Formats: sequence, C-alpha cells, structure tokens
Amino acid sequence: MLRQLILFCALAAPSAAGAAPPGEQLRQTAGRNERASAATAPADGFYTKYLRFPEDATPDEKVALAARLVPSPRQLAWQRRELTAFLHFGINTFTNREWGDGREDPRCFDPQEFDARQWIRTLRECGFEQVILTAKHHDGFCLWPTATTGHSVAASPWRDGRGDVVAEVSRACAEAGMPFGIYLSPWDRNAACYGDSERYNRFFIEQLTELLTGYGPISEVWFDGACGEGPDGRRQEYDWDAYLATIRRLQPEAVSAVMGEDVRWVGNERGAGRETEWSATVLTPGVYARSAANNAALGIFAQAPDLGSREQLASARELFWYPSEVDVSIRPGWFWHEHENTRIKSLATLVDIYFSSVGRNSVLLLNVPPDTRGLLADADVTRLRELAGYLARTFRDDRVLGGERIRRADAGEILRYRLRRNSRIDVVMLCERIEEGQRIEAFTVEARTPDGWREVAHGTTVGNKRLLRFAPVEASKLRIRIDGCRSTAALDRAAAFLSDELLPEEARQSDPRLLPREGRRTLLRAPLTLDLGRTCRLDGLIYAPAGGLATPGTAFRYRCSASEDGTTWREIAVGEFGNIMHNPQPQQLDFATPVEARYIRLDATAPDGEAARVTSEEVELLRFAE
Ligand code: FUL
Repeated sequence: MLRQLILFCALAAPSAAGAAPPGEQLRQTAGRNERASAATAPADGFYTKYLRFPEDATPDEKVALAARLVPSPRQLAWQRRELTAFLHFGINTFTNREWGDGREDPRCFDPQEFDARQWIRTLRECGFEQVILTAKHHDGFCLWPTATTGHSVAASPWRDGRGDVVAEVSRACAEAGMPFGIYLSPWDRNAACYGDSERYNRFFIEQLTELLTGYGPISEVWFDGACGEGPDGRRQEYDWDAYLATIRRLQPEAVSAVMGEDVRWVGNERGAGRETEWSATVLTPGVYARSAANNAALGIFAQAPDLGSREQLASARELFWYPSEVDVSIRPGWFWHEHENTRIKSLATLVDIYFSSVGRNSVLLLNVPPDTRGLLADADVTRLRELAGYLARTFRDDRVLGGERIRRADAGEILRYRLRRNSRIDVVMLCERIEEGQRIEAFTVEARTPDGWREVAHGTTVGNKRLLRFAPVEASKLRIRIDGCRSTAALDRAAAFLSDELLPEEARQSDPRLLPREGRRTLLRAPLTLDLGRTCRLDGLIYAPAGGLATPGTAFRYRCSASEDGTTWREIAVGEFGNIMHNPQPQQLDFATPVEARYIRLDATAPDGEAARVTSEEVELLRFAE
C-alpha cells in the first residue's frame, strides 16, 4: 500500500480528477459514495467505481489515473463469486416459449413437484456461488403473490394459489448460505400501464420494493434490456434513476446488472468473453442519461471489442468500474423445452465457456432452467455434475510454490515462480489484485522445460482471473513477464495445473422426426414458400438462423401457412421467435394440431418490422410422430 501511495503522489495530481456523479440524475442515495470518492483526492490514492478525467489530462496521466480505479465493495464481493446459476422459470416453462406475450392464462402454471431445495442443493453441490431467479420475465407473470397485478402465481392452481416461488427459492438459498439475486424484467407485456410511463414506473418500483423488502438479502438485481415492441409498439420511458435509488435504499449490498450500474452484460448470449476484458471501462452504463451521447462519441456499444485500451482512454472523459458478466444457457433456449432435452451443451462446450468467461475476467452466469415438474431436469443435473467434477479435478493440485503471495512488477519485469517436483502442467491461472485496480495490459508465460525455457502462453488483460490453456509440458519453473501495464502490476495468485482429461464432443444425434430434404424445392424466396414434393403429415417447424448469427434480416414475427395444392392456403401458426436476435439458436414451433400439407409458407418480419430474409436452409420441418 505504501508503494502505491508513493506512486500515487508522484503521478498526476489526483485532486484534478473530476467530480461528476456516476448517474447525472442519481440525486438521492444512489451513487453517493462513488461521487464523493471521485470528487476529491482520495486519501488512499484509489478511486472507487468511478472517475472523471480532468479536462486537461494528458494520455499518460489518464493511464495513471485509470490504474487507480477500483471496484466498490459490493462489486468486489460479486466478482469473487465467479459462478452464478440463472434460473429461468415461469409461464414460458409451461407454454413452451422463449418470450410470452403477456396473454397467457395463469392457470397453466402448475409445477406439481416443485422443490426449490432440489435446485439450490444441486447448484451448491456443483460449485455455484449465487443464483438469480426470473421473478418476472417479459410476459409479466410474477412468481410471487404481488399486490401489483393479478397476473401471478396467486392466480394459478399451484398450491391452490397460495404458493410463492420467490419465497421458497430465497429460503432454500438462505438455508444453503447461497446469495440470492432476482431478475425483474422492465419490459412487461402484460401490465396495462406499460407505456404510460409514470404509472408504469410507479408499478415497477412497487414490484421492486416488494421483492427487495420481503425476501431477505438480495445480492444482485438483473434488469434486462430487451424490448421487442417493434416500431408500432408501446413506448415506455423507464425511470432508471428511481429504480436504482430503490435498490440502493433497500438493499445497499446488491449489485445492479445489465440495465444497472455495477455489472456489465458481456455483449452476447453465447458464453464468449473477450480476450481483452477490462473491468475499468469507458462504456457509460446504459442507465445513465448521458450514456447514448458518451458512447456514441467514443463509437462504442455493449458488444464493442475494445472498451478499455489506452486508445479508448485517450478520448474518454470518464471511466467506470463496470465488470463483465457472461450469461449463457446450458440449453439452446433460456426456458425449459422438452424438445431441447437432447440438446444440452456438451461438457467440452461448457468447459470452453468456463475458460472464456471466468478465465477471462468475467463472472459466468450459467442458466439451468427448471422443468414443468418444478425440478432441475435430470440431464442438466448430470451435465452440471460432470462440469463440477471436471473443474474440481483440474484445479485441485496447484503446482506453483508460493503462488499466493502478493507480487508486484513494472512493465518489462519478470515474476519468477518455482513449481513442485515432477510437474506436468497445461493450465496457468493468474489473478490480479483488483483491490488495487486492473493494470496488466500484456504478459507472457514461460515454462522451464527439460529443453530449456519455452513460451507456453501470452495474453493481454488479467483482472480478477485469467486462465490460459496450452499443450502439456513438464516444467520446474515459471516466468511471468509483464510486457505492458499501467503503473505497477500486482498479482495475488499465480497457479498452474494439469487439466482433467476431456473426451471429444459427442456427435449430436439428429432428430428422427426431421423431414428429409430430398424432393424439397423453394418455390418463392419472399415469403419463403416450400414445395415438399409430396403431401406430408407435419407436427412443427424449426427455424435456425444461418451460422447461429443474428442479422438485420433475421425472422422475429412469423405467420406460417400450409397448402395441399399450392393455391388454397390456411394459416397454421402465428407467433414470434422470442429473443432470436440475442440468442440466434434454433427455435422450434409446434403446430397446435398435425397438418397435412405439401406446401409450406413462412411469412416473417424482422424486429424492425421489415420483411425478414429466411432461406430454405434455415428451415427444418418435423414429421408427425405417432
Ligand atoms: C434476454 C431475454 O430477452 C431472454 O429471454 C433472457 O431472459 C436473457 C437472459 O436475456 O435479453
């Protein structure tokens, strides 16, 4: 710490760093600490969570200041909990959809074997350190008996309308010592007042208040940014300042995520973290009124590859400690669908996701959706146990001696470590002491092998944790060369392991119901009209955006029609591929009743209301299964 202080005094005058509040309109309790810490020269030389650069700061001074931006205590506690389980559960579980439209009958919610203890016990055993439950998804159905709307568990047959999913999950978490977070969707397709901005804001704050006062400590509040209202939909002005102030007042320890100010969405739903991932970022959180202007001026957005390099610092006026969270589902969709029971991500895929999230300075938020029974599905549990076993075996035997001592180095310096005798390694773990900021910009890892020193890995950022994989080597020593850093780097952990054996990805079984494509022709590209070559009995259709990528032409709302002669058509399904733009995974639409047809037409629009471009390759048809 002393060294930090000396360095600090020698660098740009901290009192020149600005006093702008994190959220301009956060006038009440929210952000007060952060504002104070940015306003004056902090006694210990660190800026908590927020920093405004002095107008005349040079690029070097900005770099020196950036090195002293640190997480707030609640952010630090959150970053240390590396693995969170997401629990998507609600009306969609029963209607087989990804996005409900808010018109669902609450009577379809009836998880007869509901057991929150089974969820939490399993997740605990599998190494999760926090859970987040979808208390309300976009369909507006509330998993607690709220006083704000009748659209809730109270109107369902489950426990004769006296059940409370949020209460049971929070109780199970308390018993297991598991921090508990909530997802409360701002976009609400059921609430009649949605779009009447003031009324809905009051309604939303009431919901938030119920959740933050009635269910014990809440560790994370997740506000999703999705809204599929489209060009002709309802327009709601969210009062983010008031929402955040409510959280700060009622649960000051809770981090606010995504449309929040503490935790940043990584930018995709694939489980892919950035190779270079800064927690000290120039991206202004979307909930601050100035975010659109600030981010446009820097040419950045949530998905931008570079949110914190020196080039970005040079043009930025503000810096936020805004660490990344990687959200991804164990299945293609976020909600449980029976037809996805065979499409659970393989162990190899989950391990890759772990390395590219936790191993890239992010928290992994892995979704494990409970099923219609109200239990975690058996196949998901099996896979979670495999993952937990794999991680436990990989990380049980650290070969580095004294790797837990804090070590400091300037750019160009080398940190040296000895390994235990007869070490064979293929994973290196580095952890920066983020209480002192995130500083490392580039590093190289070398191993002393029987053939001499060999570079085994290199990288850019480290942050809370960096994991690097390489081909196994016999090694007796490690050298970590700090190739670039801001101020002096501090590592509080260097470790090396031999990873567990991983079997290659199992071949995916193809669905026997898929209608073979032979004899099929495209009659018309827009709207996509297919001639199947003969009359078939069909059960449904799968839409899989090409390459698993969302494009401006990706289909969102659809009308599907069938014909036996190509002249007389009847509509067989109308709906939307919910969330397809963020999670462009195959989505299955089941026809209400089996359809006899030779011709199929899919007339679809993109999220912006324009005609979608769907190709024959993106569509599979499902045969009726007796
Ligand atoms: C998205 C939502 O639209 C999805 O349904 C899901 O909840 C995911 C985690 O966030 O934006």
